[in-house]
Amino acid sequence: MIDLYYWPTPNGHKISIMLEECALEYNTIPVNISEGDQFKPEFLRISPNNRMPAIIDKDTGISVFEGGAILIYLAEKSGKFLPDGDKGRFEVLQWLFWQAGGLGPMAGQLSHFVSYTKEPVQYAYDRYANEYDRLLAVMDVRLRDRDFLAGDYSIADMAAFPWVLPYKRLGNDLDRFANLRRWFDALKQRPAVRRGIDLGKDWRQIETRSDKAHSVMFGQNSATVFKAAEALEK
Ligand SMILES: N[C@@H](CCC(=O)N[C@@H](CS)C(=O)NCC(=O)O)C(=O)O
Repeated sequence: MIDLYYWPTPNGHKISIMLEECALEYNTIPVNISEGDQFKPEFLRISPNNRMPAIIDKDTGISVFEGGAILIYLAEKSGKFLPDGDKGRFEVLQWLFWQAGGLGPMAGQLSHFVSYTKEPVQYAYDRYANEYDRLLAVMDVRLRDRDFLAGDYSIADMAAFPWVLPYKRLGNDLDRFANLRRWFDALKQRPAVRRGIDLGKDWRQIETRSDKAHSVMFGQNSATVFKAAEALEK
């Protein structure tokens, strides 16, 4: 049994999709990031970066944070969605790291300047909108002659999909990327992907745009980390 520490955001969806695809048994523990659950000592003990998702595998006692590491862990546990042989394995891993180091952070910052900034910042918006647009084109070109990012459907696709999903809110248009659109539509039709992105969807009604939520999520600096670490020692 896997304990999934989760909130319904793109980074959370990567893992809910994988758990559904593998049909692994899991128990969902909400981490309301606008209320500050990410600073609770029991969560920080498994996720020292105060970010969800994280998991505890009750079968092995192993806990893992960072979406990419969790996906590799679950792929190895289930023997699915990450090939064994070096060639196929590294093909998947490079696209997984591409998502974790590029598509995720750029789309995440774009999302901030689209939906959360208190005042529009044109330079920041343009910077991240252009990067998001560029990264979608990288996927589109990659998908010209294949169905998935790396070999068969894999954890690389599951990691990228949730960050393509909000393209409209992020001001982009998938009709400009025919290959990416085909990939996106195919993934969106998978029942496990649907269940994954639906997990906890009702929690999105919870107020996340209040001043308090804004300060919890975007008022963090080194003092926040040291304060949380102190509470952890008590
Ligand atoms: N690189 C991390 C990113 C995780 C992340 O940024 N999670 C956000 C939600 S999407 C979070 O927990 N935010 C809490 C906060 O900002 O304090 C991963 O892929 O797991």
